[in-house]
Amino acid sequence: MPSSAQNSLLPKKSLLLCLTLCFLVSACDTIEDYFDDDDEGSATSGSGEIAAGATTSEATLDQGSSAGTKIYLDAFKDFSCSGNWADRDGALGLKPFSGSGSCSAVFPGKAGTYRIHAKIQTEFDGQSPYSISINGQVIKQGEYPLSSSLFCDCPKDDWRSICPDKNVTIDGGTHTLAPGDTVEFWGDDVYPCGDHGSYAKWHGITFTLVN
Ligand SMILES: [Ca+2]
Repeated sequence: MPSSAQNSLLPKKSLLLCLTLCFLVSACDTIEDYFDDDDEGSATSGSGEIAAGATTSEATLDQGSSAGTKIYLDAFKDFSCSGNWADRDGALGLKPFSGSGSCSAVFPGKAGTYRIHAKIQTEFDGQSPYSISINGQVIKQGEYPLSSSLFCDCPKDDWRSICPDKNVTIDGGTHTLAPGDTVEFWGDDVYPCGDHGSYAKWHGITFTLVN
């Protein structure tokens, strides 16, 4: 076979070359070492470098976008909402006596597991029901806490100084998300104290990449 014939020729050529050189410079050991190192070196260190390089770049990519990377979706800027939301004391809240409303946004981050936090603005005069959904599935729901234990006893004309709204962060747990997923916030208005109430005021949702 041609290939084995070629292979059998190569050692003979090498041997002849070595013997000639040995005869000429009396440095056969040095020359043999040179050829051996060259062959072994290119075979092992070549594949070794490729494997090490791939591992390093993957680790670098993962590190750059893992644990702690945050995406914030702002209630005003990043969500599309039903028509009954407005700026209520600095937060996005329902217009009085307009019933429930919802806002949705497309998740812009990369696929992964995220811890979800919503920043809401609580009031003294009612506990709005709310829910947070991903692709139509509720992942967190409940009622707003009260901003003040005075509740309906807070003088409503002085509420801004005596029992003001308070921002509260709600932990929505960890969930798997992918780019293009729909994130929805839903809230309702309630009036336990009369003609003033709670309007499901909120500021936005933060997604913190877990892995
Ligand atoms: Ca209120």
